Amino acid sequence: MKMHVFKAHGPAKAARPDCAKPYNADRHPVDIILFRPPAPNACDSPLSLGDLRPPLSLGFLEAYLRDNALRAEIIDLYVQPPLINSADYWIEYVQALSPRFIGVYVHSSALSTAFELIRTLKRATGCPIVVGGPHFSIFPENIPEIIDFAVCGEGEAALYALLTTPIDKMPRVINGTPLDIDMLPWPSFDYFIRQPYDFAIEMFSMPQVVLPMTTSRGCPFRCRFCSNRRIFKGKARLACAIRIFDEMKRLARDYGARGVFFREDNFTQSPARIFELCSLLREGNVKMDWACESRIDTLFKRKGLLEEMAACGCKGLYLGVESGSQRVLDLMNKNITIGQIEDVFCRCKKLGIKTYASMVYGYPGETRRERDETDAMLARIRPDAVSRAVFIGIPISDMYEELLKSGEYYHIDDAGFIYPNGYRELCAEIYGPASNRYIP
Ligand code: B12
Ligand code: SF4
Repeated sequence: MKMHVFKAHGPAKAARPDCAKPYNADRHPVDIILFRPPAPNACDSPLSLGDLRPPLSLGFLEAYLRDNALRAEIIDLYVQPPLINSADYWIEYVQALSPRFIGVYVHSSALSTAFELIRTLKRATGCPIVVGGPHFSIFPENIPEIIDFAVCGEGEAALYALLTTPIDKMPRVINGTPLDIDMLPWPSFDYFIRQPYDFAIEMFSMPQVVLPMTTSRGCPFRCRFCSNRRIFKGKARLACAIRIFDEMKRLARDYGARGVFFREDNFTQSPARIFELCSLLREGNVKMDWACESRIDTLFKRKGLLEEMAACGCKGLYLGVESGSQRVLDLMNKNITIGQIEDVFCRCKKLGIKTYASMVYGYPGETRRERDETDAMLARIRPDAVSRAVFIGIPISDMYEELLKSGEYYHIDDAGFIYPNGYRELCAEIYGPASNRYIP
């Protein structure tokens, strides 16, 4: 059946970043409760799930709705007791607030707990369910009956449309519209700051309170293992330096933040923006520490960038290094070289910036010798922290499609992750016998 797809537009007036606006509580007690589902059991997931940070996606949605006189409430079950112990509590909670909608963030790695939550709340309350997030942005054609509406892609304008249009006039699948990122209000931390997240970054020696920020949407690169372009279609968009600077100061003033972790695909994708932010921090005498996710090539190519970042508070870099074999990096279409990796890690050591290297083993086509090259490179560059993941195909990346076509896999799970041939054996080697990850 062909899906009826609808493009949503935000309200006619431009959204202003004004987080202090009060709710119109009399007219709309609660329009929507936005849930992040509970964490799956570690033994039900092939991926690592331990990094407990606030879901900024829900924060952006709540702030945008609030800015437009609608009221959303966030509940993050990822950091609460398992649903099985607390379902009655949350059912009563929803019944007491009596929202018009229940919204659920759906990430592929927590698909099973998302369904458990949706079934539990729908049966008990009958409230219409709207889902959004990476999973259904990727699989809009597989939305189960129990779900009333699904938003694909960016959710602000789509959710606004859903909450302000008669329900029978809305299609089931709503395509999000990317809005001007500088007009979006930043997430509030009033709810997040009271939850048991990790508010420090030990690997970068950054004590609490470190708060996360996301200052861009989309990525212009096309690494073959990554699904980003399926979620954020179109060009990458970046918030401007002055807005980032103002927001950092607000997080320090309102929530006692001593540092910020820029959690996004590539915070340094525009070096000009980073130079400008550094000047603002220097001129404003703002002494906050910060860390970010970045790409090796940007840091390598732009002269003086790393040095300026170190001088203006950058304490840690989270880097997608992936492999120590040039051939494997090229297969991944990673667009970086071993020489660039070594140069960046060496300069970080000199500048006192701590490093985290994210590595992938078992990319299709990789040989045993190339894995040894990865270990040898890690011994040379000596990151302060390393994650070693065994490759699985994430829907829907280029490599995922290639595996589907070639048939060189032995399992696809309910969330759509593909397990290439040899995965099980490599997990035993890389994760060791004590690992409790899901290995089909
Ligand atoms: C920061 C980040 C993390 C952080 C924090 C995540 C968190 N607490 O939210 C950490 C490091 C913990 C993390 C971990 C993982 N992550 Co991650 N992460 C990201 C990253 C870089 C940014 C997320 C973000 O804030 N985006 C900005 C917001 C605004 O966008 P958004 O989240 O998509 O939300 C918008 C829409 O989706 C929509 N929306 C979202 N929820 C809802 C709900 C409703 C009701 C509606 C209507 C709309 C809606 O509206 C939002 C606003 O426009 C994304 C890549 C990316 N650029 O998004 C990957 C990404 C989400 N992660 C991914 C993966 C695979 C993982 C890991 C599994 C990696 C691993 N360990 O192996 C783990 C699993 C974690 C988990 N608990 O599920 C994949 C998800 C793929 C998928 N199919 O689900 C992504 C897309 C990266 C990629 N390109 O593959 N991640
Ligand atoms: S892995 Fe990072 S740099 Fe590569 S396409 Fe995905 S988000 Fe972009």
